[in-house]
Amino acid sequence: MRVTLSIAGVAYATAVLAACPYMGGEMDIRDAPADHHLQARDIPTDTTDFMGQFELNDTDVYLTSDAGGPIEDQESLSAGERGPTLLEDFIFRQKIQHFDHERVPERAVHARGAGAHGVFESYGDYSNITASSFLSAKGKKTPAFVRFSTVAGSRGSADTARDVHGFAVRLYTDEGNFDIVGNNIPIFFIQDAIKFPDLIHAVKPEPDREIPQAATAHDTAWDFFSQQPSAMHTLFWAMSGHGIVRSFRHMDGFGVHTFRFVTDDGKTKLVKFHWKTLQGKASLLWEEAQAIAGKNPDYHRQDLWEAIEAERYPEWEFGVQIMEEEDELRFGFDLLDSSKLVPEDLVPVTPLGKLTLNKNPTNYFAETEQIMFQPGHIVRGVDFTDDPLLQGRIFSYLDTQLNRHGGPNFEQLPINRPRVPIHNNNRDGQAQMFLPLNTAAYSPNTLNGGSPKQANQQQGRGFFTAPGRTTTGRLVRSVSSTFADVWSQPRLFFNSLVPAEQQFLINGIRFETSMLKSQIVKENVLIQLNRASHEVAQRVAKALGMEAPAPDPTYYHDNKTTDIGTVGTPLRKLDGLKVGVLTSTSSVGSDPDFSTSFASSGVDVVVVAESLQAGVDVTYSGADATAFDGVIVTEGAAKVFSNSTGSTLFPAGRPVQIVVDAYRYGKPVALLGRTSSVGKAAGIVSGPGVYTAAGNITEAFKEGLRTFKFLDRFAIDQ
Ligand code: HDD
Repeated sequence: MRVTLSIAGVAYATAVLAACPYMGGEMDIRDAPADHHLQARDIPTDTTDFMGQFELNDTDVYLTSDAGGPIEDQESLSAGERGPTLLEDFIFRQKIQHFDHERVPERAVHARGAGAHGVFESYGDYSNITASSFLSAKGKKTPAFVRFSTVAGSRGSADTARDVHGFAVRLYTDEGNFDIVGNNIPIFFIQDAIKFPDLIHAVKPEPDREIPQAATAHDTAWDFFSQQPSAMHTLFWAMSGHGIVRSFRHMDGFGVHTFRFVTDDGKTKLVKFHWKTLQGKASLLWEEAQAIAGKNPDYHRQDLWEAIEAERYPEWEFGVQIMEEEDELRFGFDLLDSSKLVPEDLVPVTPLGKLTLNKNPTNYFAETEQIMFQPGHIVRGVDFTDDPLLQGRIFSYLDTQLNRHGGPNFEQLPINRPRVPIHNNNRDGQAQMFLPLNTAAYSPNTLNGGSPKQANQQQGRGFFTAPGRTTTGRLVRSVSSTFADVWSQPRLFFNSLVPAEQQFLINGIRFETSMLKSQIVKENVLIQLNRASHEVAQRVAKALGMEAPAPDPTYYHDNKTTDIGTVGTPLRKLDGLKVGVLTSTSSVGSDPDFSTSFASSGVDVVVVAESLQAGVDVTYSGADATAFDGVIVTEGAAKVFSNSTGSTLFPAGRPVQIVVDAYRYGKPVALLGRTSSVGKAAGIVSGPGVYTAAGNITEAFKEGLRTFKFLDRFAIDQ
């Protein structure tokens, strides 16, 4: 059988796999079309079209060795029933050897993550600002894969560790892969990539005892932060709700650096990339995040998986802040400095398209673990800037992929493979998948008709560096004086938060610094905090039993900016939020049908009772306030609550504890019928987000879920 596929890259891969009878078919890579631009517009937007061809179907087949012969592998071959295993046992050796080599090095940072496939759709033709083909027409679709992550923890760490979150997007454009390897925080700790190993060595577990895992609450981290004050700004964001998000779906993404958009005729604009969540931003409380880390370390990964399985596809709007080349120093800071954001009230975000995640990976390792992003993956119409953090990243990611994969052919793995054919003179290397036909693997050549031909700005829609870019300068090893003010923006961030989130931020710093053993580090931290804000320094110092230094007002100001916090703005969608309905096994059938009334808003109802039976989703022994975004106590639950300490079916006091915690975590709580005594026992004070009305509370409760956190429940320093 001969298979002709429309995309040469696909054809190459299939040629290799077609050798396996279970994949079906044979093919010749000469089926690949000669000119990939003929194919470029036919790129599949349904990611399953592409990845599906690599799926291995094991249904109703015999087990084989890796070499293809049918085998049995339950017992090893031995000399006599009780005798030694034979060296000859190739089945044993292959099975064990493959297992021994199953792991690849985990990512040096961002090791813990979850990903999904999706599609990007352009809102229009933006050829007036970029020559990028994925933004060249209204409705144009481009397949995507996104991997979210935490930074410091290892692969098995908990999702809700306080951290910056990775937000890495790959667009499989019809002119090659474009990766925006960003975070959920628009700025970064350091300004020059050469300091990255220092930053990471400081935040990773301390090297003698390998403690603590996935946490910056230790001496080396804060020693570095206080010696490298460019870290203050990112640190402030991480100590607020941005460090402990409700889910990956509820956070924004940022490209962080200033990039360039370049048009076909070489005109450039400076741009910052944004992914704005269309679910709305939401964060956890630190106590909640800590509890979840123990109860459900897969909290974020599970949320993303379940939302996509339930077809509640998460969406982000892609937009850019657009600035002129001459604006580099216009805003009082340097656009090449990645520790600075461009306030959105100065330069609003122009929306350009929408990203929707609509398919879970088929295999975590093959897709989420093996995807290898690179800031160096840029496409025609985009260009770098001289941001020294970006410049260093362009090297580091390529290098780390070589280490993780063991050779240069990692781009040929299905998840990394561009969805357009590749044609170049790169050859050989470990795990080469292609059978190149061109024997003149050099340029220029005549023997292959000069092909592959050079593509550039004028021909072949090639990548080109912005023609107007120039550089001159003395060779120096120093930080630019335009990067010097690292305190004004952390202050801007603090000023812009609502008082409750300011308090959460202070609480975060208090928690982390209270873990420090070194008095000198604590003093240095207060000195840096005090440069940004005397108030913050004082409030932190109070918890440390120390004195803040005298005000250091050089960078003090009262400016604020917009859309910067994670609380105080209602959610845009309730998709995938969970409401716990507390009841008892004897009254499950007579409770109101909340599932139906919440379903229209995409909210899942989880019915909790003493034991599992029809209509019960989880037992009190398995339930916890952290699993729910709101809690409803039904009338039928009254008997469970009154018997709270008397049952052996759940830990003593658990039902009340669920209500107590839901309330103190700021969630909506409803007490129906005669359950006011439950409220009393739980210390609930009637007020916003507490629903006791006799009638149907569903609509009001949905509003409560939209509010997400009722901030009046949290005490603020006086
Ligand atoms: Fe990085 C991974 C984001 C600075 C070196 N980084 C990595 C990932 C994200 C970021 C999201 C995970 C990608 C994935 O899911 O596979 N990194 C950032 C951002 C930065 C940043 C937003 C600042 C703006 N990174 C940065 C610097 C360096 C690195 C300055 C080195 C000089 N980052 C790496 C790395 C990683 C990585 C070691 C580990 C695994 C990988 O690349 O693929 O090369």
